[in-house]
Amino acid sequence: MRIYHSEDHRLHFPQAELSGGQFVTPFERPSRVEYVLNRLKAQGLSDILAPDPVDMEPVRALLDPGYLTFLETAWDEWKQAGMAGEIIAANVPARGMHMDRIPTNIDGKVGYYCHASETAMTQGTWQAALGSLACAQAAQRHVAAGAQSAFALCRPPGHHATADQYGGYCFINNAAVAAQMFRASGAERVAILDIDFHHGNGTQSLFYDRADVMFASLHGAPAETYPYYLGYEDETGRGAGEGSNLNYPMSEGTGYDIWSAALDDAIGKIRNWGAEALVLSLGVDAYKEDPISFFKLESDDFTDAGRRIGHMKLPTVICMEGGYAIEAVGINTVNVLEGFMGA
Ligand code: SP5
Ligand code: ZN
Repeated sequence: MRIYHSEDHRLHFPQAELSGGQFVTPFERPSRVEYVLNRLKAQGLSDILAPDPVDMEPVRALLDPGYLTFLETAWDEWKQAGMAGEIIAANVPARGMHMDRIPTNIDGKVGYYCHASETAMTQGTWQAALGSLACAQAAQRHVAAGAQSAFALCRPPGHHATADQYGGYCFINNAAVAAQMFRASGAERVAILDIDFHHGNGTQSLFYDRADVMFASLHGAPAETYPYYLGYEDETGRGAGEGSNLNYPMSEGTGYDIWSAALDDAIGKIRNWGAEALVLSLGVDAYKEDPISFFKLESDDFTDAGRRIGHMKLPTVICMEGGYAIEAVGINTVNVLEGFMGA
């Protein structure tokens, strides 16, 4: 399996994550990528390439242009305003306030374009997000050109990012852009399967009204965990998109028996729907030792999950999302890839 990796991810390394009322070293840190790379090489997966530069055309088609400009310029505006630290949202347009008037003040703009203040931005965040996106795009082009699959070692991750908001460690929705590119390269129906522990609220919101992209997500129940305000089972899509959004929220303590039954159900529905291409949002934070999650998957379960997904035999782009038990992130991620390839 071809793997795409950009060194630019290192340019995004905030010092601070707001967690439990304290600033801690972010769980989403550069060393996660090193653990994955080391494991890939140890297992003989050495077809690792740097991606071509990003193609902004499909990105502009999917995301809000004002948001993209914000991401590109936020750091300079923040510094020009005399802010001493990293960019952290302190205000959001909450119930009863204007949702559609964008402040000119950078502090106000940050809150407008952010949905979770745990996520800080720094000087290199935009460039790192572009490098991450470039990996997803290169992987999609490789698969569209005839490869069975490719792995985009995306960092920062993407599935929480919407058309116009960052948060949950995500800035640009890599998997969504890859799905959009599959549509442009000829697939009539594209499925996105999201097995990250957290609900892929950004991906869901981008395709909620659309009949041509199905979204299926296995995740911690929103009443119990981040992103809290989306990801319920009764969110099934809207208008033309009705029936093409599938959520499998599961409670604290969920193990592989229940989780894999949900996976099989999602796989069956993606098959019956007639997907011609698949994007896998691959987070490995469903692992039992993950520091911010509450499922109980073992490392071997990831191999089995990869095998089940591989049996779909669809052209597949795999995008890295979360996973924070850093020493196991490499093993669990590569286990999915090996299971997939062995199917
Ligand atoms: C891509 C992805 O997996 N994003 C996850 C974002 C999670 N944001 C909320 C993190 C809450 C961390 N609180 C930790 C408490 C540890 N006891
Ligand atoms: Zn996650």
